[in-house]
Order: sequence, then C-alpha cells, then structure tokens
Amino acid sequence: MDDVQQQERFDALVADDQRIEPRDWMPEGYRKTLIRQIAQHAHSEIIGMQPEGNWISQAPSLRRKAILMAKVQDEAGHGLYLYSAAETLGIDRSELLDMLHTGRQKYSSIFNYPTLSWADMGSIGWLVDGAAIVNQVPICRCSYGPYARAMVRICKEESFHQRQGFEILHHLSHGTPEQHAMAQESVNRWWWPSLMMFGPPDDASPNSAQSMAWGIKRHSNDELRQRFVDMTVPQAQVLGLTLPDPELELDEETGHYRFGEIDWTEFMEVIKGNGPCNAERIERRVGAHDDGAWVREAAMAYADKQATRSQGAVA
Ligand code: FAQ
Repeated sequence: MDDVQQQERFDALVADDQRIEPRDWMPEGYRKTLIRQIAQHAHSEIIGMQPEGNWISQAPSLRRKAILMAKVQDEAGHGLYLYSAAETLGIDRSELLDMLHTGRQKYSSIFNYPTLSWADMGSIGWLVDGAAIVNQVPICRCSYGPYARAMVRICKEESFHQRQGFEILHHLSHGTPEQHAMAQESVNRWWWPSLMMFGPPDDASPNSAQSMAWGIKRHSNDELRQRFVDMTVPQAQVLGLTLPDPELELDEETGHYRFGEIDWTEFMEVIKGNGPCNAERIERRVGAHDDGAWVREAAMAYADKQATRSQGAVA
C-alpha cells in the first residue's frame, strides 16, 4: 500500500471506531500525540505516588496504613502499564524518564500541591481520583489499542481509590469537630486544583480538536470538567462538607451546576514549573532514579547471563 492508501485505511479504522494497533501504519502526528499524552499520564502516576507516600508512616491506624500502601503501589503499577503502552509506539522508557527528569515532558498539575494533613489522603482519593476517573473512563475507548486496554484495569483500580478517599472524609466529617474541620480545610484546598486537572478551557486547548478527531480524546476538557462538578456536588452533600465556591449553583433548566471562574494564571504557573512543590517532586524523582541504578544494572547483568546460557543451550 502507498502512503495515500495507508492514510485512507487509518482514517477508515478511526471513523469506524476500530482500534489502531502497534504494527498498523499511523500518521506521525498521531504517534507523537499518543507518546506525549501516554507519557504525561505515566509520569503523573509515578510522581503522584509522592504526595501520598509522604503519609504512609503517619497513617492513623494499621488498617489505614495497609490501604494507603496498596493504593500507592497501584499507582506504580499504573505507571508501568502506561510506560509499556508508550513503548509500543517506538520510544524507550529511559528516554521518557529522561524527558520527565529534564522538564521536557509534563505531569499533572495536581501533584505539585502539598499534602498538609491526613485529610488530604481523603481529598486526593475523593477529588483527584474522582477527576481522574471522569477523564479516564472515556480513554478506555481510545482509538489506540494498548492505551485503551491499559485504561480498563487502571479505571477499575481508580474506582476503589476514589471510594477509599470518600470513606476517609466521611469518617472525619462525622467525627469530632476538629476532624470535621480538618476534612473541610482539606477539601477547600483541593477543590480548585482538581478542576484544573481537566486542562485549559476548550477555547485555549491547542491539542483537543485534533485528538478528538483521531479518537484519542472522546470529550473536550470543559465537557469532562462539567461532568465531574455535576457528579461531585451531591457527594459533598452526603459527606456533610461544602465546596469553596459561592457561585456553585444548580441551573434548573440544564440540570448542570454552574461554577465560578478557575484561576488559569495559577494553572499556567504550575505547569510552567512554578507551583508549590514542582522542584521538590522532580528532585525526589531524580534521586529515586539515581538510587535505583544498581537495580537496573543487576537486571541487565542477569538478562545478559540468561541470554548467554540460552545461546549455549542452542549451540
Ligand atoms: N497538568 O491542549 P491541552 C492520575 C498541558 S490522573 C499538566 O488541553 P491535551 C491518577 C497539556 O499537556 C492525572 N499539564 O492538552 C492518580 C498541553 O501541554 P503540551 C493524569 C496539563 O493533552 C490519582 C497543554 O497543557 N491523567 O495520575 C494539564 O489535549 C491520584 C495544553 O492542553 C492524565 O494524564 C494538567 N492538568 O489535554 C495518581 C489523563 N492539562 O503537552 C495518583 C490523560 C493540560 O502540549 C494519585 N491525559 N496540560 O506541552 C489527558 O486526558 C489529556 O492529556 C489532558 C490534557 C486532558 C490532561
């Protein structure tokens, strides 16, 4: 097939909601967009382990500690599936990590905020994982097979994470007045950054139109943000907590909640590297990578030895 026929076949597969697989021909822009998005997603999972990891040793009970450790381990697993999905596009994991470590690839803005209280474990689960689910469930139908398949398992685990966060906040909110205040203070800090996770507004989102045409994104940033607000407001009522937005109000005609203006200047500063914890997160990530050098070397030495052995067996 020549290039024109390849492009036609690709367009037909996408139009028909079929999957593109690693060995299929794909436009270079499609490949690059997927590498950018999947890598950013993988980096988010790995960096996202830090804000919660900080609280494992301070969890208030053995049960809470075990749950939090399992959650953070799940995030490592999500990162690994996603790096593997990105590698099917012809890029090496070490290159992706290098781009993260040198600031050439992004990770989610949300992980540049500090975790100041135990209630933040609840807010991260309820709001951050809640937003992640709303954003990620449609990616299970992404046109690129390996990304879509990785997303199915990730979403199942995220849904457990969201419930554990809700349960922490429910417990605190219905506990002592001090615990209730801690939960409320935490939700107040995480609400607006959670809305920013969906990305810039549609009229300022350079990648959305093309990504939607390619079936990588299924909904626009603003559509998903609205879906999250509509889903979360009633849950806040069940929790007995308020959301820090005086303009939040149900529009009886549309059935959607109206909400106040997001501080996009803050968002831009955070993604440029000037958020409260950007420097700390990257420093710690690079440190962990450097500390793990011996594991990579040992794995390579073992792989070389196995290869030599199996060559000997063949000879
Ligand atoms: N943070 O044109 P768009 C998790 C960048 S969940 C940082 O709209 P696009 C689970 C964007 O990359 C979090 N940067 O871009 C967890 C682009 O810059 P570039 C991860 C952002 O790609 C929970 C520029 O702005 N989830 O980790 C953000 O079409 C709890 C223009 O934006 C995913 O990554 C942001 N929030 O749409 C773990 C989901 N928003 O790359 C631990 C998959 C935008 O051109 C604990 N990703 N930018 O230099 C997506 O759905 C999309 O990539 C969007 C952005 C919606 C994030």
